[in-house]
Amino acid sequence: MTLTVKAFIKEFKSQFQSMYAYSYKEGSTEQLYNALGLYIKNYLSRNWKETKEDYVENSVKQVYYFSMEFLPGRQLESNAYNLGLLDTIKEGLNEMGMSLEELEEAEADPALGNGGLGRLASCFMDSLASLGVPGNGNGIRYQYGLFKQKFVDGYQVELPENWLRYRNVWETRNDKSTCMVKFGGNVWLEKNHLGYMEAKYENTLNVLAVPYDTPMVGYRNNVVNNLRLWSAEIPVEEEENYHTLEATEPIKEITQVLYPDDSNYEGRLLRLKQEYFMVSAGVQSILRHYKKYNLPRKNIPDKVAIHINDTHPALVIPEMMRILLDEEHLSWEQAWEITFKTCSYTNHTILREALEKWPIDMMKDLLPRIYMIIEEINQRFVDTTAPIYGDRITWQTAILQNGVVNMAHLAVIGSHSINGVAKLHTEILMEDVLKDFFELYPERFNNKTNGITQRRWMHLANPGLTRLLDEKIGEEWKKNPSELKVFKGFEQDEKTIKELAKVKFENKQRLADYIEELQGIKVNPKAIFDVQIKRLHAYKRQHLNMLHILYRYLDIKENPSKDFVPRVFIFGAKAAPSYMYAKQIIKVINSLAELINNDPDVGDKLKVVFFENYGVSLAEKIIPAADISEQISLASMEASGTSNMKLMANGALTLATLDGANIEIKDFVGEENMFIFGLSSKEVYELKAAGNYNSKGIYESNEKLRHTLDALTNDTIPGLNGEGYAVFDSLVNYNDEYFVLKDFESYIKAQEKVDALYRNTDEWTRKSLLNIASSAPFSADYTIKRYADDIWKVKQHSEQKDS
Ligand code: 26W
Repeated sequence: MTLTVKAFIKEFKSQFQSMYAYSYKEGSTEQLYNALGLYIKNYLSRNWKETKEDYVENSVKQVYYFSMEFLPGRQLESNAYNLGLLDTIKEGLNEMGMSLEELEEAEADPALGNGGLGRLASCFMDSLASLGVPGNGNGIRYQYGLFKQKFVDGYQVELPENWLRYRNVWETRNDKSTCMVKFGGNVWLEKNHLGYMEAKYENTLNVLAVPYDTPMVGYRNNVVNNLRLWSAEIPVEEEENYHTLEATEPIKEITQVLYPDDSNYEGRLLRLKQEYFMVSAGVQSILRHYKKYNLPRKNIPDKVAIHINDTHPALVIPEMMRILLDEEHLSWEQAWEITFKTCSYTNHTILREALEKWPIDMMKDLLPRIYMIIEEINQRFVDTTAPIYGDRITWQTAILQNGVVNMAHLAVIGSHSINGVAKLHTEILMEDVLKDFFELYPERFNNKTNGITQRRWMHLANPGLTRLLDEKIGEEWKKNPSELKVFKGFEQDEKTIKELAKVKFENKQRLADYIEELQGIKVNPKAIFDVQIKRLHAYKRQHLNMLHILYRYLDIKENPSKDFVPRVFIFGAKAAPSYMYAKQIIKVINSLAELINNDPDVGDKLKVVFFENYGVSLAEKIIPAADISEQISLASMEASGTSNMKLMANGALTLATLDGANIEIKDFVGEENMFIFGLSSKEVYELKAAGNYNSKGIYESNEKLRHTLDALTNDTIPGLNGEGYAVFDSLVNYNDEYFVLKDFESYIKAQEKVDALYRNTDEWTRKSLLNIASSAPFSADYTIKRYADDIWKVKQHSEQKDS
């Protein structure tokens, strides 16, 4: 089925007319976007339906990826592209006097996640569909996404992100598949007339879970999977109990807003409600769907795999037990066997403050039946573990400890597979964070290094590079990323090097124009574009980057005749609203930027751009233009990182500590094609163990560093109100938790190497080429293949059909 431009124009016009009852020529950008979006959705609806039917007719095993967060990005272009319609649509729109880029700006970028974890979930959705793996997402349809970030006088201000203000053309409300989720009240077990134990409830809060389904379109394979996001509503039959606005609040609030905390756990009741709401609705709908397969319940693990994305959805385990025990009347042993074989868990962080531990009393009050089940899981675990491993290990691994429910322990005990997201991260899980469990269940542990979808992050975000690759190595790499390595063969080809440099330059020019339009800052596209884009967190060390900028600024002021390689530092980062220190770092960077960008002595030598409201759409603009990828977390702290992969694939050279997936980057591209600095993870562990780190000593003994740090507190930077002191204090007087000062010197040295290399354009571009050519292993398609083979035991649908 190929769509001609002519047919598209005709159908689009009639689509528009049927929606708005006037000609498209009168339409606003929003209306035109809506019409085009719905047109595409109609176009794919047949594949969507057939994919669903196919899965049931062939009784295929399906994966359900449970995640509190998804960050899909805009979907218009990516759907059109995966369907193979992009060129036709572009041409048709042009003929009608419009452009796709313009309409696309009317699409909301759904910020239903905080950062890495949510974006990974969406890359996985894209890869699942593109590989034809039967896989669905399960999450929450937050009415408000992650706050919109604004800077006022350099301070972060948070505004509501009302992404549903205009309509969301991609979703379909599915009233046929609603579920009821129960909270609170009293529960007891009672024998029913058939002699089964049954759970009886009274005074519960009943919440209707309404699913909104969004198509997840595979790349040119006719597969359309499903992302199901749940919204909380008042049950129709209980409407009469809710006559005041206040009365409806406890229900409406459940799916109202995403928690803006990333890597920080707070025991908020509403968050626990959200988690259980999503989990219960999801598991109910899966088990209901399973009935269509007409198979015995013991076969559930042969047809269903549930993945727990960090501990946030770990209540899947007791919820599944609840349904199998109370509603399906299986024995504990039968129910446990099914649950355990069905569930698998990924850990995404080793930060202690991020690990979820719910107060037992809160859990008991909000989810009485679930708590009873957790208690029994815990008791059985303790009873079997203690005789073999003794009291110490048993106590350290128990689910219930010191008045809290340890969610990581629940997830590990109830899952057949536990994985980290990069080689080093998985090692740290096995040797440190989950060490005792590794002793108990070594066979459950495995690594799955993260990946990214090259469709969004290369094909669509970087058309210049994509054209060049197509021309040099053919188009096969688009279906089969490992073909990218063929590009290595052009390493010594002068013509290709020049063409690649040109592509990068044009991308930088485009970003420079955008920066000027947005912020009024004129940046030189010939400068090094040095990019750090990720959540703001002390362990990611944006302040180390800031110190280097400050150091460089002072150097420029003091040595006006020195020959500097021009540099533009680019930041994108949101701070959690309650994370004071992160907000202070933002303010310092913004004030420093203000000083530098307006200092006539500096000129082109140095510019600092801090984008407001960093998110998927901005990332798509920044990444193709990056020369340097800053991945400077304290070694051992960053589980994987994924911006590192996106930047590498777009030809940026990585400036990094040996942390997270930076290690795999080094393995693939080679140390000589990146800039490595700082303590290794082993050294960090040793330094912590020695307990003798003394940041003040470093401050006092390193002149360069002292000079730089002093500039935070001696009025060098105007506009600060104590934020410079706050950063100074934490680094010098409070012993620098993330060893910023310790790594400062080697960071500066690495930065000098960056400058030196950049003076040799061809050599730089050659390394950039090698980075692009070595980025194939980070395709999420490969990551998903490994999840599918090793953990979920699902096949690509075509394979399942044949077998
Ligand atoms: C409960 C509060 C909370 C919220 C989110 C705790 C922890 C999280 C996430 C696990 C934080 C997160 O996004 N982790 C990131 O996951 C990425 C995908 O695996 C990794 O690439 C990042 O290194 C990791 O920080």
